[in-house]
Amino acid sequence: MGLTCMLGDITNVKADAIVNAANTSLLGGGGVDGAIHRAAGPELLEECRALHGCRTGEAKITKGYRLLAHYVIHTPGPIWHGGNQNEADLLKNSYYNSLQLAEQYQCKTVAFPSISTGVYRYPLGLAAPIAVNTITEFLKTSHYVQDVIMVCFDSVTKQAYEDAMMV
Ligand code: AR6
Repeated sequence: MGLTCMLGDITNVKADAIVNAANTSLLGGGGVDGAIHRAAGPELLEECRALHGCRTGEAKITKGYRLLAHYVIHTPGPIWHGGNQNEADLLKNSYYNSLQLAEQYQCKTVAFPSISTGVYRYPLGLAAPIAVNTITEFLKTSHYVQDVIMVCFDSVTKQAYEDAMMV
């Protein structure tokens, strides 16, 4: 199947791992982060506390608890500051390092939200090609990771990822 795109709520997706667009504290927040913590239950926050945060562009893994997903991979994407603060590399790192962890944990299916394009204000038209290119390149050499789903919360976001997948 490779890379696909769907409209939906990532907390309802049955994948081996879902990715959380977290912040560096890993202690929860709004947006998809809040939704994932609510759906997973309080044990997720307990496990996250023991991780002592995560740097922007890096990734850490926990169990999925009450989610359908077996694992949650937490990655803080970059906050958009205009584009001259290494935002593109950091966003690429968030996708790449999440996929590396998924591979290490032998995940076949991985679902991503649109990292950094909500509260962190990364322009969707610039973020989508970075996500699509990073995932597509990764899938060429991965052993375990076979299917990656971009789970888009609204139709404008879905269209941006579909456009990026066409190129
Ligand atoms: N399923 C899929 N996508 C979702 C869901 C959901 N349930 N809920 C929201 N989105 P954001 P960021 C979309 O703001 O920009 C948090 O407070 C949303 O519409 O969640 O990386 C963290 O703790 C948007 O398209 O993440 C950080 O502090 C995309 O997910 C900060 O926000 C990302 O929006 C991270 O900001």
